[in-house]
Amino acid sequence: MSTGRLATQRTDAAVSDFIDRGYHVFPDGVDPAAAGDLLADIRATRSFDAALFLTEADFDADPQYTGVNPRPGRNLLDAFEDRLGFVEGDGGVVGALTAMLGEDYVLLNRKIVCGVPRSAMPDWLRARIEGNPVNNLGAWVKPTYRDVTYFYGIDFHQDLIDFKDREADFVTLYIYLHPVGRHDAPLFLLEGSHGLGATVFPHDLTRSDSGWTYRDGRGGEVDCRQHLLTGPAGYAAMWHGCTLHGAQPDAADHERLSLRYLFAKSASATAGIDEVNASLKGPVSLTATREDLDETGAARIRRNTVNAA
Ligand SMILES: O=C(O)CCC(=O)C(=O)O
Repeated sequence: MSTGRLATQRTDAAVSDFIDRGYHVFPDGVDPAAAGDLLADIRATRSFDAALFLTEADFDADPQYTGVNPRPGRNLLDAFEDRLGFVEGDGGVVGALTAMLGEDYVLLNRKIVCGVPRSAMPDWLRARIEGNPVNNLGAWVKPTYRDVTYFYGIDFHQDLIDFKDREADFVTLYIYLHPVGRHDAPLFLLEGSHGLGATVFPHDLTRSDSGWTYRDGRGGEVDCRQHLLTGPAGYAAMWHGCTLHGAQPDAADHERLSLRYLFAKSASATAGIDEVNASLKGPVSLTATREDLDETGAARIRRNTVNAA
């Protein structure tokens, strides 16, 4: 078989995996040595420990819940731009993105995500946030370190949550920079959950023998198997904007560092994502995507499903 034909079969596999399951795992991942080199350089920028955080008094003096994620001009991954060819130029990744989004696909966002281990969490902070559905820690992190996104678990959600009024015309690509096992806060994906289309966070999920029963609030219901993304350095997977996924708090005593990319279809292309979206039973966009926050951006709902997974 020619390499070209193999590549085509693999990229077709990405589209059919998205239609069938809502995600695609890259069989060969990306270069683990390059992932390891980048990891070492990221680790050299700071200690991923309690020193990341504001004091409780400093936080309470001026609570800021929004604008606390990486952004242009404050994004550590952009500082490593010339080192990202092992992901952005990887043949398997480029082929799959092209099949999904067309040749002129665009980078919407890229950043480093850190799963903060329990051992690094100040007690006062854990007490304040335990059980919340979205534990993005940006609000509590010192401003200088907000060039990375830090999580202490996040409940099952769709990445469309950040894009009200936008169609799910994008994919999320996730790269592990070191081996990730069951205790390193791996991502949990709910297979086939994308099929009901976009729904408002938090989602209606009930644990079942085989996984989760997911209801869309419009009369639709699907049984989803839970798939854990675990694997070696360079592990790579991507998923649809309506695929439910989440992570539990990091139970290991070291941080989990990953790369998170969003790539979108450009205006002109017709591509695999259109085929995927045409196969969904529900809407591909929402005018409101979440109802868990109050007007300041603080959590007003304190419940969590993924922690029971
Ligand atoms: O990396 C994590 O712990 C969660 C990330 C996630 O779910 C996301 O970025 O959408």
